[in-house]
Amino acid sequence: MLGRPRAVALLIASCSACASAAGDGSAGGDATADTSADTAQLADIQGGDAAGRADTALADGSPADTGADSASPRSGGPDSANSDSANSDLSADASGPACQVPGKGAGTCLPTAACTGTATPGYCPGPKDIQCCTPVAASGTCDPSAAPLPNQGLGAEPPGLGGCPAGMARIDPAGKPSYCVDRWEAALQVVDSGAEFSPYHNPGSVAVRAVARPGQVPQAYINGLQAKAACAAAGKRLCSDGEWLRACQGPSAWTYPYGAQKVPKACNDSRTVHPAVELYGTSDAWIWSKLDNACLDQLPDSLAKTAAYSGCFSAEGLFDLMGNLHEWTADPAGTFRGGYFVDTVLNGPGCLYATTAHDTGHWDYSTGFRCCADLP
Ligand SMILES: [Ca+2]
Repeated sequence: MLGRPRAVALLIASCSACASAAGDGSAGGDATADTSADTAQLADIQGGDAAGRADTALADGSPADTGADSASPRSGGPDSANSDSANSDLSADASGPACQVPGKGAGTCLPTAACTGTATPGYCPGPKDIQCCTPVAASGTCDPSAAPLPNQGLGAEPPGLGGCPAGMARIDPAGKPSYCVDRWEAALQVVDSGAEFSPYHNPGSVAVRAVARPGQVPQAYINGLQAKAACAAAGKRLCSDGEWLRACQGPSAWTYPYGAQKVPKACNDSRTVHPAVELYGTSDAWIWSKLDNACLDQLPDSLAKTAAYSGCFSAEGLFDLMGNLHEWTADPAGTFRGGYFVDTVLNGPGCLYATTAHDTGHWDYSTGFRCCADLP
């Protein structure tokens, strides 16, 4: 896996979002439908209430509970129509024949669509779709059901620039009203408690607010509606497409936030191996329906902390507009801009990169956001 397999590149191109071959606008309803499970599990991990019903699920680790835990963070997003029920069934009983894959450990023979880990052909009886399903965690240190809190202790947002609210910079477009934009891709805090939210999980129906700080792991796995609500909870709003573009291109209308010409590696925009290929250890088609795995953004050299790429800033002091995470705009039809840590080319160069293939209910490991606000 020294280079991106050709099949992967084709899938990326065809899906437009550079994220999911299987994903499309239909994912929105599924993600919404799944929020109760997500909310319970995540709220519990992060100290929320979730009516208290998730507490025992994480505490005792019984087979049924394990099923709920491992299924919920994966569901929703790109392909939940197919994976929600399948994952739950798998995790609840895991009743297929046992199997063993060299280098991947012990597993269970299951239909590939039901496997929440890595499916490997050739180790199970029956149809070729029945493959040996081994846990992803067996080959690494990341637990997809865990909810790390890397932003704990970061504190408050820095003061705003040019009279803007905290965390924001002022943009003065020619001939148009001035406005403010978050200087960094947003992370989330729980509204009720002020606690940091795990940036690797969809927030479900947890009430969260956006915060913009340097050195934070920005929130991925978020859909456009949730991003809009998180901005509103912070007294802000999503940027219009025009506002986002102007912020990225700067007063000189550059193609890249830092200039007219591309500077390789200035932004987090060109990971060689697709994280799904690396995490699952294959480029088989089934991996493209499993892009909600929390471990995708915890691989080395994947999602970066805000402003970690110190050369990836605009003339007005905004970081990571290009690359790192896609950023939702206010377009009600669903648009995210700027590309992400694998690609800032296929849907347009740099600031001009725009993905319109997904509606506002879509989310996966590549979707993030930042907020705008009127100048006070
Ligand atoms: Ca970005």
